[in-house]
Amino acid sequence: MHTKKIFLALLASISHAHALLRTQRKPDFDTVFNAKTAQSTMPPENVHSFWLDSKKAFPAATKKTLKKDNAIIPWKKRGVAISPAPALTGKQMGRIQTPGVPPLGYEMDGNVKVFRLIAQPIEHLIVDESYSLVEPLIPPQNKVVHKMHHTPRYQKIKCWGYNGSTPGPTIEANEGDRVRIIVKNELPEPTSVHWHGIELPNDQDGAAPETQHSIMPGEEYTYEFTLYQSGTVMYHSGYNVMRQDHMGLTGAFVIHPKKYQTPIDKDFVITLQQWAIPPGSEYLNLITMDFNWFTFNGKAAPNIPTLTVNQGERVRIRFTNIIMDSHPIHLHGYIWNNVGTEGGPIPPSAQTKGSTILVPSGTTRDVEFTAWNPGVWRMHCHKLHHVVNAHAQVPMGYMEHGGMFTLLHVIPKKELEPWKHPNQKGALS
Ligand SMILES: [Cu+2]
Repeated sequence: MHTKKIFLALLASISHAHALLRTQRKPDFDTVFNAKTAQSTMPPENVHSFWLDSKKAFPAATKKTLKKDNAIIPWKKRGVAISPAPALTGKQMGRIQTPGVPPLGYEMDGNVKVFRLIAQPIEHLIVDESYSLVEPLIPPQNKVVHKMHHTPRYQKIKCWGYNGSTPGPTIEANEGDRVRIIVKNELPEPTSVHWHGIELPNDQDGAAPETQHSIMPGEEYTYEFTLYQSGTVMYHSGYNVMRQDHMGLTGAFVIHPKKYQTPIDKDFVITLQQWAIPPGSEYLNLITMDFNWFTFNGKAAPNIPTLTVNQGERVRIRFTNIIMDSHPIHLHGYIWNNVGTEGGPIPPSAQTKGSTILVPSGTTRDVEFTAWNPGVWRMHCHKLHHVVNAHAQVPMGYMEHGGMFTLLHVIPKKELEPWKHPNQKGALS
C-alpha cells in the first residue's frame, strides 16, 4: 500500500514535470523551427508531445513485451509493416563495389539524381556456420592445422539499417551532380539523415532539431543539394545519434571527381562498425563501451566477402568509420598510398605511404595500390581484439580469425611465374 502511494506521487510529479517542460520548450523550438524548411504535416508541438507521451509513442514498450523480447528499447513498433527495399536497391549504377552490401541506383528527374532510403528495423546476420568466404582460399595442404581452430560461430542481431541493410547501400554520384534523397522513416522513433563531410546549405544538413524537424515515424522527407566536391563521405542518423548510429544507421557516399589522378580498375568501400552483443542475445547493448563484435560492411569473418582483383590492376579501398573507436587497417604484401580523406583527394606531393591506415571515428580514408603481388593477402584491423569473434562467449584457446578480417585475392596473370618484386629487373611495371 505504502509503495503504491509513493509510486502514484512519483507519477504525478513526472507528468507535472512533463507539462512544465512542454510549455517551457515550445518557444525555443518555434524559434529554431523555420516554416521555410518545414516539409512535414506534423505540427512542431507534436514533436515534443510525441516524446513526452511515451505510452502513445512506444506502445510496444509494455512490461509484457520487455519481458518477451528482452529489449530495453523497442527495436520495432508492433503492427508496423516493414517495406521491402526500394526498387533500385541492388541495381549497380556506378563503379563502386561495397562487398556484401547492395549498391543504390537512382532515377533521373530532369537533371536531378533521385535516390531513395528507408530507415527501418532489420534482422541482420553478422556471421554463421553455413559458409566461409575465406576458407576456399586456404590451400588444402594447410587445412589439417586449420581445422583444429574451428569454433562455433553464429550471430544475428536486431538492429536498424537503410533499405534492409547495415551499413546502408553506398550512394554514388559525380562532382557537380544535383542529388535528391527521399528518406522514409519506418523506425519506432523520429530520425533524420546527416550528410557527413558534405558542404551543403545549412537546412539540408540533417541535424534535427537544429536544422530541420525530425522525420516522424511513417513520414517521408526530402533532401536536395549539389555536390561541389569529391571524395568518400558518409551518411548517418542526425537525430538521437548515439543510439541510432550504434543501431546501424550509417552508409557510404562516394563522390567521383571530374578526373582521377590515376585511373582505377577496382574500387571498394568498407564500412567499419562495432557492436556490443550480450552472449546469447540478438539485441545490442548500447550503453557499454566494451564492444565484442567487429565488422566490415556488417559482416564478421569468415563471412566477410574477400576482395578479388587481377594482378596489375589499380585498386582503391575506401574505409568509412562513424563508430566510437579508431581502427588501424593493415594489408599484407603491399605498401599503399594514402590518397584521400573525407576532405577529398590528397595531392600526390602530400600523399604518404604505409601498410596500415588508421581510420579515426568520423572520418574516411582512401588507399590505392597496383596489385603487382599475386596471392592471398590478409587485410584486417590491427587491434588484436578486433580480429576474433564473440569475446564473451568462448573460452580462450584457439581463437579463429573473426571480426574485421578478410583476404585480398590477387589472381596471377600467369600461373607458375617466378615471383618478382617491382624493383627487380624485368618485373611488372
Ligand atoms: Cu579495429
